[in-house]
Amino acid sequence: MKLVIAIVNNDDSAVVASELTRENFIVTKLSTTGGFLMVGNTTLLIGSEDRDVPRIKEIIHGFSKTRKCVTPTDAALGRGLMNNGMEHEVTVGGATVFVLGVDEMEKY
Ligand code: 2BA
Repeated sequence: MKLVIAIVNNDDSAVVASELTRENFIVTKLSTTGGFLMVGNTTLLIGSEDRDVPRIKEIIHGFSKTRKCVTPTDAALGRGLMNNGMEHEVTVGGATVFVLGVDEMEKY
């Protein structure tokens, strides 16, 4: 068994989660924040059989778009971070995916 952890853009998270659910994968959505841009993103947890991981990755890849963001954000500057005029653009996403082995999963 595997645990797929996918960090996706907030704007893509609803469609990614609903496409996964439509194919009967079980998804938990967490509201998270990227440490670099300090803006919200969404982390999806999907527990699955090993054989389903390629399809899960395909769905995540298919519905996650890349975006350009200027860093640091106003939100980060609002927290007192200084960029000394070194503003530059970064490409975010589509998705960052980790696949972990699971020793046990139980439901009570
Ligand atoms: P953030 O940490 O806010 O990063 C947003 C984007 O900023 C990254 O996009 C990358 O293009 C750039 N970036 C991040 N750290 C950087 C650094 N130290 N120097 C220069 N540029 C940097 P993505 O790579 O697509 O990552 C999107 C979000 O996925 C990240 O948001 C973070 O929440 C998560 N993530 C990505 N890689 C991760 C990792 N290895 N471990 C944990 N979370 C990760």
